[in-house]
Amino acid sequence: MKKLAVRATVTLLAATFSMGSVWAAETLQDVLKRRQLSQQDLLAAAKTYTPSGKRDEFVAFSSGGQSGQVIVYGIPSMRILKYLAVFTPEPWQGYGYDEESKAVLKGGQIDGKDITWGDSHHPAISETQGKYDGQFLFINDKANPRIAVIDLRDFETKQIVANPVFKSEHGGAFVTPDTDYVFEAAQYAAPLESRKFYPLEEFNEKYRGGMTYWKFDRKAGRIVPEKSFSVELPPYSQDISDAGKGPSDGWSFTNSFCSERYVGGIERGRPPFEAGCSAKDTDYLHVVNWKKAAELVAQGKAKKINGHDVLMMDTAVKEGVLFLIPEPKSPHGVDVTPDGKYIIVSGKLDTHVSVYSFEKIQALIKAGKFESKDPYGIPVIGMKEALHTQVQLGLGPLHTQYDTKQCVAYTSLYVDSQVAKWDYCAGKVIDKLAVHYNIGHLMTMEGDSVDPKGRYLVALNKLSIDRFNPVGPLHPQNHQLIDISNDKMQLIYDMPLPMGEPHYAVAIEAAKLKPGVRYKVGTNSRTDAEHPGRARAGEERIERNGNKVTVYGTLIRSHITPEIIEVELGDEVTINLTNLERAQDETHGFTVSTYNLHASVEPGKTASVKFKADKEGVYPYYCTEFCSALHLEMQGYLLVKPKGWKATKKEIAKGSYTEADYQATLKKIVDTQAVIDSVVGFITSTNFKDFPDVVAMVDDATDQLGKIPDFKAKHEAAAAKKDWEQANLWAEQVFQYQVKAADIGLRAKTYLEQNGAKKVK
Ligand code: CUK
Ligand code: CUA
Repeated sequence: MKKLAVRATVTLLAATFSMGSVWAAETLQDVLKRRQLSQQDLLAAAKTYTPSGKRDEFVAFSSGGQSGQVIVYGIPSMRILKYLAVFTPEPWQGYGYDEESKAVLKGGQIDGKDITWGDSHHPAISETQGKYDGQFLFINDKANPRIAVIDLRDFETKQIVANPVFKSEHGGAFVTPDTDYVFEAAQYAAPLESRKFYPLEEFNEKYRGGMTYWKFDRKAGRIVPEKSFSVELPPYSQDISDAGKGPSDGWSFTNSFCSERYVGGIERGRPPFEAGCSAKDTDYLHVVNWKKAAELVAQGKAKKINGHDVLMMDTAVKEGVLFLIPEPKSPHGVDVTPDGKYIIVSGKLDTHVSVYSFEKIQALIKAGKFESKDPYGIPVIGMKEALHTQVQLGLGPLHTQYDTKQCVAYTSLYVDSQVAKWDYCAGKVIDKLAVHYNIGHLMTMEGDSVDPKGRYLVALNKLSIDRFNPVGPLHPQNHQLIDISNDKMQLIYDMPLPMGEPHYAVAIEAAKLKPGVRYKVGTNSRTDAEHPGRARAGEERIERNGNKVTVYGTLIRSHITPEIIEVELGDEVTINLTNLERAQDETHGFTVSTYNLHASVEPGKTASVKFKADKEGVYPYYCTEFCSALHLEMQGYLLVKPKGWKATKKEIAKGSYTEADYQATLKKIVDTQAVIDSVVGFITSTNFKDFPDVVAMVDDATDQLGKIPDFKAKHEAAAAKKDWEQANLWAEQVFQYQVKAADIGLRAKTYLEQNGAKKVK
């Protein structure tokens, strides 16, 4: 028997040894062979691979397209970090399921109706003197003309504003160099008055496009609708826009397509939109002096439409703030160069990019040299006179981004599925790279600011076709990472983007982002104000006022206060919950079964859910984040009693506890205390005070331990009365506080060990 066992052990050891040697023997060369990787692949991997625990150099904010959200990912690893809930309810963040975020979504109502999705296209990071400052992010909704404001201190959507005069919108969101204004251009022309019908036969007279300049109050972190205005424009299908910078600061530039003002209607026997909208050889670049327009509006020269200031075209023309320049055929992207001297326009149906000179444009305006007027009396500047150069790049140029290197630009070629690298000063092509497949926008690091960072380019490709494992007819989009730090562009990574069609993305140096990890206790994160429903430890209560029941509750590992909420059928219930934790990442979630509610309550936040208790019954509520070892026990009951219900049974069933149980629990408490003492000993022997995260954890642990004396008194009192159930359970609660304190303490200890804390005694 013994021999057998020994032999078995030896065999096992031998097997382990030989298996170990097989693994150890797989060298880099073996892996390259097994996975059929080339040296080129290896190089690409080395450029993108981000070792475990290491972070990215840049953070990208990608439009989430039809998902109405924003996707945040790191560059060069291309790891997705977060989805930001913006226009669409998103349960994880409680967005659209708690009262605070519902208020944000309500700001995006149009004509009094909820809109629960968005077609988001263009994110924009706030700028200071034309440089990304990492404070705010803006994004538009094309389908339902709206702009959202996201605060990058907590990556939460704070505000959605609906455009008061447009029915659709595409050329947004773009910011002016100091983020005084966030602007958007209409897309499909429609009457500006809301809910007003005019037949298509009156298209030229009654349908309009426009530009809206939303005033941004940086201190408040909000758009101020009352101080915002629009400029009325012809029904030319305004498209992408950009703000001037440097010498062109104060001006904005907006493309258009279908300046033919063509109205289709194939069912009426008319050739379709696409034919009539691309018939002419040129469309119009709109050039607007927005600074002067703002002054005119301040002088009362605007007209109120739907309660909103609109600078009408005739005023804009008379005052010299609006000009047009012909641009080649159905253009799409317009991108001002980092130095603000040139405006680069790409025509979808033209193989050239056109480089306009701001200096020339200004000289022509000053000299009053216009080649004609459009049907609305807007002066038209001659295209030839305004151009610096035109460069033939290839088929379907769309969007342009810039490099750190002077005069270097990258333009996407949709039809050719290529990125063209070219020189806009000298007007020549430098390099081309095939991408997979049809590329829309592209993005270089901080590539639309005055200070592009170069390094990487992301191609936002629309048809991924065969690049990834098949997942049904609806394919992900393909974001391809390209190394642009050398003369030749090198494709280094494919990332499937599995949510909506991301039209545009922006990327910022990671070091510029400094988001917080907790709120001041009792904060409504959506307004940044103190939440009226906040409660600190010991202030928890349930208040009733007629049929309105308001709960002021708290959350802390692993306990929801209160644990029982009793209401009557038909009551209107508001549950406010404050997360009392200070430790980083100690989020608690909250839901009540079958009432379609959810809140994500990060440390310090107060969130609330509101509902009518319109179903009699018993509804468990619980914490939805695995927040501690006793997370599952973080629970409670909502009791919805029929009206006039009377209790017959007076007590909850007792367990059978003995004195021995109580003694065993006391022993457990003594043992746990020894663990806590050793952890405390370790922490206090280091320079832990230099680590704010650890200080927060120590505060939390101290809170938990601070509760013990009260409960100790309770179990001792019950033991004196030989009530062993009460004695045992109050002692268990003491143990629970110890466990949580120990849990936090151990996490703090690990943190200190991993972050190079020093021994101080
Ligand atoms: S758009 Cu989609 S590829 Cu909305 Cu900027 Cu050009
Ligand atoms: Cu709190 Cu789970």
